[in-house]
Amino acid sequence: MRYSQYFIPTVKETPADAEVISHQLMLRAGMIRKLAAGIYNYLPLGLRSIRKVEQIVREEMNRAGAIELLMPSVQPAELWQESGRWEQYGKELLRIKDRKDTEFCLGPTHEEVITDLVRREVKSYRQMPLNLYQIQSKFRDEIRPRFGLMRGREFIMKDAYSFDVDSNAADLSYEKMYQAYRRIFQRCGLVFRAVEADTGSIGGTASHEFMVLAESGEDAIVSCSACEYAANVEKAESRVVESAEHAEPRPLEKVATPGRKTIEEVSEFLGVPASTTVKMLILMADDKPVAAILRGDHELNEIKLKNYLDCDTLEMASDEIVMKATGSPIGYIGPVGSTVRIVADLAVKGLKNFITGANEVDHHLKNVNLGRDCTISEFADIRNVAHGDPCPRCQSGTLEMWRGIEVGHVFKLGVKYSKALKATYLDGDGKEQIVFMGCYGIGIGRTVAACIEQNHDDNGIIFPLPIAPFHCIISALNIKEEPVRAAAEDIYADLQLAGIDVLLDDRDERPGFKFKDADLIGIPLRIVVGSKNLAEGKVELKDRKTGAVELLPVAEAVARVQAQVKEALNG
Ligand code: 9G3
Repeated sequence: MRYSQYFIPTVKETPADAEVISHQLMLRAGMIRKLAAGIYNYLPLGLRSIRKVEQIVREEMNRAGAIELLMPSVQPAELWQESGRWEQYGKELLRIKDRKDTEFCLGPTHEEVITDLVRREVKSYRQMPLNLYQIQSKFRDEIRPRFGLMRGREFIMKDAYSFDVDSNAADLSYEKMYQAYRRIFQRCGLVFRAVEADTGSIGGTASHEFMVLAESGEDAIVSCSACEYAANVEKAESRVVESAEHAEPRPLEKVATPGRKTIEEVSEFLGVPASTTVKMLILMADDKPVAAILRGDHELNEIKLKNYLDCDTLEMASDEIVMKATGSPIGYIGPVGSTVRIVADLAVKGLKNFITGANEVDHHLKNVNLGRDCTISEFADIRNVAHGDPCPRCQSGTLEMWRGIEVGHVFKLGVKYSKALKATYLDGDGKEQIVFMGCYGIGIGRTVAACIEQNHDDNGIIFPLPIAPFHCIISALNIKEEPVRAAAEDIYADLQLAGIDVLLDDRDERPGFKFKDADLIGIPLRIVVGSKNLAEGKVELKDRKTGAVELLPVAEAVARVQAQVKEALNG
């Protein structure tokens, strides 16, 4: 491709509304342009990267035995009514009507559509295992789309769906996808972790998220320093260490703590560590008050509590409800004498002589002991793990906290959709059975953005070669000089013949201008054709990642680039 005839509208200044580096650089490098909130044009350079990720995904999905198809973006409401999800989702589901006023939605995902297809076409156990996938635009009307392609409203997803005769077979399909995902993200040059994850609104029995480690990641994950355990903090556990303290229970004591509401204020006022205090939070679970009590230095994990309570809605109670439920304002509430249902975190179980609210304004209780001062009948893991907590799986490791960008998510769906839509098959005995499903997503645009989050410097993007828009850029300096033009054109032609994705920067611009663009758009290999080196029969080869510069005889340049591309693609 010739730069002068291509379309790469790079910009020098950093766009004001771009908060993360990948969004800034994708705009500046002329890879994307916003059409509306969360809706983007993929410009030629951005599209080339998107297509490279798609191709890697396609190759690994096909290698895993999955079969590509393409479903419509527009989906009939009746399928979502049959699955019960038409009512379950709110404004995030973009609903539309056709000319006959029939209701449709723009597909945010395709469980209903694929299950409808399979329930019509798969009737025998002989037709499974079956894994069907597509690469296609989704629409989710996010309240706050931001960070460019990282959280768009319309985005390209590879979504796959597996169909099996039973749970064991479904586990095999899941494992195949899990391994395919590892290969995909390795080939994309990403540093990632597969982490145990909550199944969330989709339901199902288990799931893993593939997280690209980056400080700008919206998700918090933990991984063990010693074993393979890794989980999204939404789901992560830690080994509960019973407090070693075998102190004798001391007499209960009410103390004045005027105006001290938060754990920090109370523990500072009473001169005790937060770990010897117990906080109580009141939440509304399906509009019924529930109290959660945790050690003062721990944080409530609402997803774990919601899963434990198995409720549809869970939110913090208002001040009035707290007052009504406990007779005390927030900041002074506690389990002693409380009539609200209490769920206690496991770490509270072993506490002795702890401090907690007295359910009386400006007062707390000291030396509270479970059993004597209050009875707790429900204990559950309802807290967020913290950096340094002991690993729940091995005896030696501790949990390290990272920020991550979710680029993939695999789910064991079980029979949630096949039951709702009656997708059944006849087994070997002619008996009707329910199909077992799995679903597997990859955010294509988000993968490109995450890759940039992990691979950039002050000069711009540093693309890993497998998903770079081009493998090599030829920066021809003073291209008006015939020897430079001729040499650049020859190398350009030879690289193309060698199957290299090459961009010839043939613009009549100053060298510095060209180098800035080449660094900004992040092409991994750069050949500089300049009259000085050319006079000695040489060109310069620069590696965008390492900065290494080699002076090469012109005749060796193509072979050198070819060798480096081959090495980078074959890992
Ligand atoms: C919706 C809306 C948003 C959604 C969903 C449904 C997320 C929804 C979960 C999934 C699960 C998997 C197949 C590919 C991999 C992910 N956001 N999810 O179901 F109506 Cl508005 O999409 N689907």
